[in-house]
Amino acid sequence: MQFSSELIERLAKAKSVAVLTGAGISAESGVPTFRGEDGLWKNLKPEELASMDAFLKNPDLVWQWYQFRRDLMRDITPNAAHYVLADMEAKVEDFTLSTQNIDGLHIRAGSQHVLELHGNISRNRCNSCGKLIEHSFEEEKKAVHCECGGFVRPDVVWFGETLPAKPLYDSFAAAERADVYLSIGTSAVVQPAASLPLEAKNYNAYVVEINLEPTEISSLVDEQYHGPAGSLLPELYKLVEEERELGKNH
Ligand code: BV8
Ligand code: ZN
Repeated sequence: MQFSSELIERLAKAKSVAVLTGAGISAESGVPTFRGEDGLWKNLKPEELASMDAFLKNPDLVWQWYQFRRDLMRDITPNAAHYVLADMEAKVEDFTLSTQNIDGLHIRAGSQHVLELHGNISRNRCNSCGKLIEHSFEEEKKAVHCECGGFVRPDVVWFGETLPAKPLYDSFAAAERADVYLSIGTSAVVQPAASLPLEAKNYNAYVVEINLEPTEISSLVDEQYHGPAGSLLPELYKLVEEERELGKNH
């Protein structure tokens, strides 16, 4: 892929970089996306499963869907794109990674500070008293109860639920001070996360989208690259590192 010298130089010089990732960055690790042809939602609407209404209406069905997804995620490993972002975090002065993903792959790739906007599927909490419950209930096919009598649910954000306040606040603050903002592997459909790249643009960041296909924000960003993040990101990062080395020797 031909990356612009503008992008390479900006990333090499950037003091502050912020990144938003979506399901697309985990696709090459084997995690199905939401809206692609092999997507999880293909014959269901998100609200029919990932919402409180759906859960209260049919706790066993929603619980089984999450158990199915946890099983899918048991053998996945981070891919090259996750590792690039972990490396960037260590090298860029002010680096912020916000993810919509609940698969925990950024943490497993070594990213130290991951803002998990939609929670993490490996954690469970009580739907009533809110207590975090360490037990994985791996064998449980039916919805289980907390001691307080409430249902145990995955510690993820459902449609219609508010996002965790601090990760959301920190994500917007990072977008507003970023020199460069990268939107990677997201269809930019789900709010409020999808507003982050546009917030960065409003605050004069150089906004770049890396995604398999055009999205809702493609016409609004400074540059867009279409292709798999697992190869585009390492390719871009190699050029940025070379530029940074050049800069050091001048
Ligand atoms: C809130 C956790 C309000 C759970 C998720 C109408 C009705 C109801 C609600 C709304 C409505 N209109 C707007 C809303 C708000 C709603 C929303 O935005 N709905 C959308 C559908 C319109 N948002 C909410 O409900 C949020 N809460 O607004 O609360 C409120 C306000 C105040 C007070 C009280 C309440 C909560 C949203 C969070 C929902 N939870 N996940 C779970 O996973 O089970 S969202 C879910 O979608 C995932 O987190 C996922 O990450 C996220 C976004 O999808 P993407 O990550 O972008 O994934 P997608 O498949 O869409 O795209 C992947 C992209 O990657 C594709 O473009 C593909 O081309 C690309 N790709 C594929 N392979 C690759 C690749 N790219 C690069 N490389 C590859 N190899
Ligand atoms: Zn409880």
